[in-house]
Amino acid sequence: METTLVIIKPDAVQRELIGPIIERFERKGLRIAGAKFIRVPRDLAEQHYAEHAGKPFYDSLLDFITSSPVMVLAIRGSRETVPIVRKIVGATDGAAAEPGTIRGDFGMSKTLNLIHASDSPQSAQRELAMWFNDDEIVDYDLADQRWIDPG
Ligand code: 3AN
Repeated sequence: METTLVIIKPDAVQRELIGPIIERFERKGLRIAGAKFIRVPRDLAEQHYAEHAGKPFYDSLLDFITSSPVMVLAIRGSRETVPIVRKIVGATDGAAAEPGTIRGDFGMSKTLNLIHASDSPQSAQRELAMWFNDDEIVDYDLADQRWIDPG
């Protein structure tokens, strides 16, 4: 199993796209292993986006992610969850993202780009630890897993 971090950002929450976005992951055969609906504290946003500190869009990125609640998800799949989720999410800029991806279908902005997904297994581990306590990630079997990916 591999688990990744997804954040349904303020623009997607405000546009009432939580359901359609989660549906894409469930339909693929991925499961929700953790979920919380929160307003992001500024210090957690700074920690999450530390690699972008100093970039021209950094302050507006922090303003945006803390502006309205977000839905934070731990998404788990049988294998290669990180790259699979990144493919479902699409390119950073919604204007360039392929149709069929979440950003390609629902958005056209580089900043208001609906969703965050960890970009590597290492980032996923770091980000999951940042957003979830161990006991908030739930391990369970999906009844139809053998029909999704028999391995
Ligand atoms: P991704 O979310 O596709 O992994 P990153 O990690 O390069 O993209 O950037 C993190 C976030 O910073 C993006 N989701 C987006 O909201 C914002 N961002 C990245 N590049 C830009 C940019 N050139 N202008 C404005 N916002 C940006």
